[in-house]
Amino acid sequence: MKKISKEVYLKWYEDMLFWRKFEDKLAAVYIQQKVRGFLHLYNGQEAVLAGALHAMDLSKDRMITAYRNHVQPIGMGVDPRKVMAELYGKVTGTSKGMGGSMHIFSKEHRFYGGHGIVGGQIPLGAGLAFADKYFKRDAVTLCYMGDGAVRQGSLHESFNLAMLWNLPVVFVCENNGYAMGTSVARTSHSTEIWKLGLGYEMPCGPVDGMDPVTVAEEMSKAIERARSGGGPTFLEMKTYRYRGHSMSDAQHYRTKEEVEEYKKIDPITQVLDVIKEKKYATEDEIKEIDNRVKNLVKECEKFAEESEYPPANQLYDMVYEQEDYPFIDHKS
Ligand SMILES: Cc1ncc(C[n+]2csc(CCOP(=O)(O)OP(=O)(O)O)c2C)c(N)n1
Ligand SMILES: [Mg+2]
Repeated sequence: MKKISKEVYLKWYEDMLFWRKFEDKLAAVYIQQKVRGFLHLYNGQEAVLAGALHAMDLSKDRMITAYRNHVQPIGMGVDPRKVMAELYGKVTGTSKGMGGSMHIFSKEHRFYGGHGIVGGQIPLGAGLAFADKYFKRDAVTLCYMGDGAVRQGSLHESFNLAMLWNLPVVFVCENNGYAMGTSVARTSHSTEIWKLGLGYEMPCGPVDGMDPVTVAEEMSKAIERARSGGGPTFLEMKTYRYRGHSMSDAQHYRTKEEVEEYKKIDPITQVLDVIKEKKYATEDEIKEIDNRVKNLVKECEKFAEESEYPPANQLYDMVYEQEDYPFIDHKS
């Protein structure tokens, strides 16, 4: 595994803080109805992404996830201004404003969404890995899903085929405790989700998803296994989301005390504590990072605000079209 140096800690702090503040801004503009539809925030789960990015080879590896998907593409190199513009429905967005919150994509950065059907992305992730194996490309796919997706047939079918075909894929369950308002314990006989891998003889295990170091270590082993022809791995990241499922969630299913308990092990605070303890940065340098983050969030907001909505005839793009269709002159 690449060393976890002072620079890595500082990058983790800046990245995770930016993702958190970027989404805090989204929550604020959502209330002003500038962003419409659903809005599922990653707030609390950032270590799962920070650790994974450290373990990946960003020049070739791929990622696919569900609808809690705003910050992963940013981590993989997509311009955050374009991500915010997509959420605003503007033409400068990653999908020209046609995708919105649940469907951020960037083929160029090997980020494949962005899927609203629970568990729908799991076979797609296995398929990406199948293509890499078929075309003998040296890439690994990270395929994420929530705890609510693991009882879907699509996971079990994909696990079986991924093992059968020895695919270069890492399946990652981000267990944040709840599927909308339903706790894992209400729907699962065994709450140790990682054990689902055992039935397929897939290497598997639980991971502290609030600590980017542990995530990076376990993810590196899994990615290395996949890259060297050792096949799939299933990791259960034990994590937590502080905010509601989406923006309209009264959160009657949990207590404020529970949320506060998890905030004590917040990944950003954990990383900042190490930075301070090991004197990786002075108070002034930390303030500088905080300011950079604040300014970049502002820049994203300004870009999204000032961008145009797509022209109406864009509605006919990116869908099936028949060039000689006689009834609508939609390109004029
Ligand atoms: C096939 C399907 N069934 C139901 C839903 C409605 N639904 C949307 S999100 C969600 C909960 C999923 O929870 P989880 O997988 O734990 O992801 P999290 O929101 O916690 O990230 C449900 C049931 C859906 N989108 N798709
Ligand atoms: Mg969940």
